[in-house]
Amino acid sequence: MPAAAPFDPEAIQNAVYTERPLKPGVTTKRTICQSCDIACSVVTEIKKGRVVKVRSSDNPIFRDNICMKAIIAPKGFAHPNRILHPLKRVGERGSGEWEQVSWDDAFADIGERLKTIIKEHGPEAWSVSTSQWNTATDHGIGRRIMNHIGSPNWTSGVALCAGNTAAINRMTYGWFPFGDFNNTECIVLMGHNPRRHSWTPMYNWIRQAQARGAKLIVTDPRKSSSAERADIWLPLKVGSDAAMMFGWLKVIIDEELYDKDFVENWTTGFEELKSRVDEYPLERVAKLTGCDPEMIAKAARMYATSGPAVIPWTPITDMQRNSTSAIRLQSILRAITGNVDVPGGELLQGFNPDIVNESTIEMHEVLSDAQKAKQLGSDKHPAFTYRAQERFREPTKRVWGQEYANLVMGCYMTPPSSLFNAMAGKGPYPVKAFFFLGNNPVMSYANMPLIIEAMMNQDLIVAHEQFMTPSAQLADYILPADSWLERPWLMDTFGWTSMVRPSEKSMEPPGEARTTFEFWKHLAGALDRPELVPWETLESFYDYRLEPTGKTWDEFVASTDVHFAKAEYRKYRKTGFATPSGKVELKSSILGDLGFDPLPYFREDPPVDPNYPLKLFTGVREDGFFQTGGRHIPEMRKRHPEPLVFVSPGTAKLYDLKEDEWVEVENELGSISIKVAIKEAMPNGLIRIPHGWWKPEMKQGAGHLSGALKYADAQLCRDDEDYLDREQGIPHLKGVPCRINKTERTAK
Ligand SMILES: Nc1nc2c(c(=O)[nH]1)N[C@H]1C(S)=C(S)[C@@H](COP(=O)(O)OP(=O)(O)OC[C@H]3O[C@@H](n4cnc5c(=O)[nH]c(N)nc54)[C@H](O)[C@@H]3O)O[C@H]1N2
Ligand SMILES: Nc1nc2c(c(=O)[nH]1)N[C@H]1C(S)=C(S)[C@@H](COP(=O)(O)OP(=O)(O)OC[C@H]3O[C@@H](n4cnc5c(=O)[nH]c(N)nc54)[C@H](O)[C@@H]3O)O[C@H]1N2
Ligand code: SF4
Ligand SMILES: [Mo]
Repeated sequence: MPAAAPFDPEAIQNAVYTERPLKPGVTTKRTICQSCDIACSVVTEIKKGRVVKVRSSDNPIFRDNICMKAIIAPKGFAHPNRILHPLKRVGERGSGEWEQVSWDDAFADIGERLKTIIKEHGPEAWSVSTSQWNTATDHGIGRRIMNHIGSPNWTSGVALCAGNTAAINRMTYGWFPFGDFNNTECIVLMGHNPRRHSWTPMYNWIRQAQARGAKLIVTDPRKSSSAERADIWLPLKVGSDAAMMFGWLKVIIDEELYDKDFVENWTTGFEELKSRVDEYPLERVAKLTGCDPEMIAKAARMYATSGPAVIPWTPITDMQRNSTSAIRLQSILRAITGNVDVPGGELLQGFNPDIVNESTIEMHEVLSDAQKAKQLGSDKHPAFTYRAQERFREPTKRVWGQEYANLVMGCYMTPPSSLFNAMAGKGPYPVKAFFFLGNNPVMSYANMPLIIEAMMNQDLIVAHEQFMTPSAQLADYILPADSWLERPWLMDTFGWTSMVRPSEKSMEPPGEARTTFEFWKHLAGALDRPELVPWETLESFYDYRLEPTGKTWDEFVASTDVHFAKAEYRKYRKTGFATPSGKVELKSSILGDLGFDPLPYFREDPPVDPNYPLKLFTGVREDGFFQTGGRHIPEMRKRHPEPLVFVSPGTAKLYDLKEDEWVEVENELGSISIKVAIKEAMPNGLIRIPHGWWKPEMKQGAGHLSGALKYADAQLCRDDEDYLDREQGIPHLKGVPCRINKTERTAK
């Protein structure tokens, strides 16, 4: 039996779960790993109340999906660095002086201080930053409280990872599609490089598709492991993905390889698109991307003619100066080749009608138009703010049955840089209270110096964390967070697909660690609004969410590993698409209304500054860590002891760089220390900076931040206008000018 078949709901729902024999004294729970954001179904083995092992699922559908981060999780969460009790800052901000307090005392003070800030500056002076895990585990309750209190200023790591893509995909066909990997004949990875220990299920789906003959096309400046296995690898210039797609469209339109019937009946703006595409003849695209025109044409033909094809979501195009255009071009490619909502293509699934979805819980309808209009960044970069996304209310209701669809929590956000500017006192109005949950904001956005300045300018900072991260070190209060071993979870796939799965609680949380649900319930009480979180426990909240199934949480857990809504293809024939025109908008009416180019375009890099002759990208995820986390786990640190800059042999020669030498990478924003690793797979002139390095063992507090000030990539990630996507305001992390300075320092 193949591993997870994403769109074979019946096979998945009916798969037989057979428990393996257990050692005496060991019990198991069916759990969902949350050590990264792809959520594999796994099994925990429990002895004397503690998880002693995480292993792969006994459900044949999920059996192959597990990686080293899940296996090490019990050890990582049991580490002595774990924060076990609420901490209150007693010295100066960032002084590292804390006192232990109770949850009740912490929230009594937090509530009073937040009320004072709101009274003085308005509710918009309160902002919240979260990320994948928190957004997944708070189930929209945080937004619900913010919407009632009146603050639109919520941001998240999903602003540069999937959430923004979801918001932009809506502009073309009204939902964020997901690939039918089981039936596809061609997969295109634009940079994305899933591996055995990085997004394991995606890796497995791709390998299985290839094993039954599906083609693989990879675009990547570096010869990645996916590129090695590809039928076609296009080694494009960093950040040139949008230009590459123009080349593909040029071939597909000129050679009439598109689905004429679909284009004629179901799209708007094809002629205008065609004129725009004509501005990108292959010779120009070859120049912009650095790729051979024949290979570009070959890849375009392979995509358009292999049979049903998928371009899976890729974070690489989420983080570019041309991100909006790149994401739109992906959507346009899918649409004109007839790959939307067909078997083997990419499906627009809508909400699962059997649960109360998170967009409903969030209650965006109660936030007034006046407060929505205050959302930071919506003047300059509105694409995923209320200002743009409110325009989907009517179409979304028409097609998906409700006005608000916060897909991947990415549709009603404040762009991070706009928020941090306001927090730092740079206008347009004061933001003085900052909460972050399951997020390491100092390091997880661009322009780290600005973020630190912003945090130092706050009257109140509250963190919900498991560890003393660089960000937590700057808080007023740290509330100890539970882990995925220690809580139940109802997983609804971020409202992206209609798959719903339960995860059982395996053990009690240590110390006073608590769920995100309890965090928000405490806050609602402290703000004298307990009615906003009326459920007594997380389980009773899940009972409420599952009411449409007729089952309680316990009954749901007992009955299934996974629950799907019935799959339906070409739903648009009944409802139209959830766009203002009801069609696939090749020319976006919403972007046009907002004053942007309604067609995709390509913005070239600013002129090269000879002081910064190299380009860097941040990325190439490290197997043993998830993002900025995991550096405290000895087994994982042994695998990646230090941050490594990848340079090509040619670049190393040019700058006289030696393997293992410590150097400084510098640009106009800042500099970091890093160790040289010479890699054949890298092209000349491009270097890789790993994301999220700090060392928990190093000195804490302002001025140190446990090594973050020495190593973190966010110090090199610019957010000036040349380095922001226009429509979304997200930073360009794929091709930032820099240089390497030789240094005598042997950084440790
Ligand atoms: N400069 C730069 N910025 C980036 C990126 C980049 O490459 N460079 N990558 C972007 C991408 S792809 C992403 S996905 C985002 C990720 O941004 P973040 O979500 O901020 O990612 P993490 O670094 O994993 O930080 C999550 C924090 O949550 C804590 N945590 C883990 N589990 C739980 C939990 O169950 N409850 C609570 N309360 N806390 C928990 C962890 O200890 C960790 O400190 O960053 C984006 N930002
Ligand atoms: N072990 C582990 N797994 C993870 C994570 C982790 O931290 N650790 N993080 C998870 C998260 S949140 C995410 S978002 C994903 C990210 O995972 P991926 O999407 O695989 O991203 P990266 O590994 O950063 O980079 C993938 C490739 O992009 C190439 N690349 C760089 N710049 C460009 C460009 O401009 N264009 C193109 N086409 N390619 C480019 C790089 O050479 C690299 O080979 O991984 C997830 N999986
Ligand atoms: S890929 Fe690994 S860390 Fe991510 S959910 Fe699956 S098992 Fe957990
Ligand atoms: Mo991500």
